[in-house]
Amino acid sequence: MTRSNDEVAARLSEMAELLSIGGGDPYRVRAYEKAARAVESYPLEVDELDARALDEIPAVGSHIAAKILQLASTGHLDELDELRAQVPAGLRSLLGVPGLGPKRARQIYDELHVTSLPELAEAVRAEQLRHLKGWGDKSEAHLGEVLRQYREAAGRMQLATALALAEELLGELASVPGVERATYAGSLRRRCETIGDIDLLVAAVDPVPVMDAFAACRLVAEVGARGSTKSVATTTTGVQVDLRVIPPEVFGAALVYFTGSKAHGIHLRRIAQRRGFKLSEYGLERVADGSVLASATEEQIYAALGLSYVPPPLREDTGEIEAAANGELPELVEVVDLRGDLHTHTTLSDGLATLEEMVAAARSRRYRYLGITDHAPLLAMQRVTAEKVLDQRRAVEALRRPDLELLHGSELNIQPDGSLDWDDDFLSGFDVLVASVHSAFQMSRDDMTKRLIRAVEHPSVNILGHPTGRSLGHRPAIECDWEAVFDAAARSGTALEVNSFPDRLDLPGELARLAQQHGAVLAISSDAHATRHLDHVALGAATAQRGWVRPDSVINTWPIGRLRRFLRKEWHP
Ligand code: DGT
Ligand code: CA
Ligand code: CA
Ligand code: ZN
Repeated sequence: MTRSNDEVAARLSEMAELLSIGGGDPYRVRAYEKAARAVESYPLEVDELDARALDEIPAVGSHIAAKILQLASTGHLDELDELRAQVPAGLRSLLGVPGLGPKRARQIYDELHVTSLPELAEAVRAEQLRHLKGWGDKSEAHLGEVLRQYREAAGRMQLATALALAEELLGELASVPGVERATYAGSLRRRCETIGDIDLLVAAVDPVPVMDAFAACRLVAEVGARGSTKSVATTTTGVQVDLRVIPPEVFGAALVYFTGSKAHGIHLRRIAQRRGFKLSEYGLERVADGSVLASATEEQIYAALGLSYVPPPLREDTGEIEAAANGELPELVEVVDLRGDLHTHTTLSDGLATLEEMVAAARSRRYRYLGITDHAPLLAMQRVTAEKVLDQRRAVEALRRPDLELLHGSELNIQPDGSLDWDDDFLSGFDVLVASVHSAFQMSRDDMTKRLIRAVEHPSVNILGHPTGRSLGHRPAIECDWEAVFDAAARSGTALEVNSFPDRLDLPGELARLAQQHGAVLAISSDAHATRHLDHVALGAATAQRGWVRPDSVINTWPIGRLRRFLRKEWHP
């Protein structure tokens, strides 16, 4: 997975953000925002394009094309560097709060000298905001509520963001002379859905050149603390990165220790103690004589403790150590097991790529099947009609080839009473139907449960899309009796989606685990709105792994024949 488009898009969004907080021309701000979105989803790598080719990207004019060229050739953007210098870090931290636009962030910063989220929460608590121009006690209370919801996610980034940063940094460190291994540990290696800070581990005899190279990384803004084997840095995007340089002969022990989780580590050390051993980040020793039993690899350490190797996404002390002791760890689904994608969008609704482009992208991933599931009419802003959908079905027919099966579908909208778009007869004409909640997220738990069960039991519905409706850092999961929904899904042959979009990861791991325990099956889907989004299934697969999901529980690992029988409901548990 190459990442230059994401990087360029991130710089363009940052330009928009900084221009807007500086009171810049709103037209320019919007131009940068639109260009960032277009670049993020553009199918070609923008850093390989010349000025003329860049001009072809929708929403990228010659002015922004010139900026992209500068970024691609030098890795810097002069204007961005100037803006960064002008806007204080404290002010930028306020911009992340949902609903607090640049103007109001500036106002709070200037008038109350609030420079961080804790200070903002304190200002709300001390009722200071209500006295500012344009504020009142209602808007202050609302901000307090938003902050409470945001606090859990505040200071944490999405998995995809951390992964991209870590891989870029590791790319630079891996080429430093003397480096034997360079990898990430912590919550990122466990594939948690949000990440507090990034932990990097490098195996090398001499830490000095590694830490020098780290300080010089393009993404590192400053090194806050540097010891003999550990550096703590902040990236240009304000993310904390801990780097530890480890002697190669104890790398495995350090990897176990710093991958965590804390609870997993505590449980391992208890097992070590019981056997008369001591486990630390330097190795596993026999207490009696200090002899080292294992230290170089993780496999050796788990084996010396009488455990099979525990994959990092399982290391949360939720039963994996007992399973490893009994040789009962599950086989986990992997992204390479996926034979197709069952939730994708095209330009018929809100996708950015045409049907032909999506099909070509699926083919180049060597998928065996692809479900096209554009939005249905009740999501009114998309202006989808039955005629357009039937036209699309004919276009899909025309693109059918033996190497890639095309499944014509739709993503339906589950209404508050559980009913769906279109009548049953029309619905029965699709190959695959995803049904999702896109509105009315706040209902009583009982009503929500009834609503989802009714959708899941519809004879033409195959997949419950992004079941909890959460948006990480923005919207909480809906309230629902999940066990009842999973039972209904298992009974009626409807799969639960693990939506792979970076801000969704929905079902979350622990609910995917519960679904599988209830005999339900899952679909790991990209929900792609552009060809590049097809790659997101790596995040969905990681989320499923955290839920102990086996390949056979995932319908898009199945061969097409078995999948088609499932989609036609000719399937018995
Ligand atoms: P995060 O950064 O909040 O997303 O979560 P982690 O798990 O990456 O936590 P972090 O960065 O504080 O520490 C990385 C790993 O290092 C953690 O998973 C286990 C280990 N570790 C850190 N502090 C402690 C500690 O006080 N006790 C133990 N047993 N392990 C620790
Ligand atoms: Ca961490
Ligand atoms: Ca850390
Ligand atoms: Zn949706």
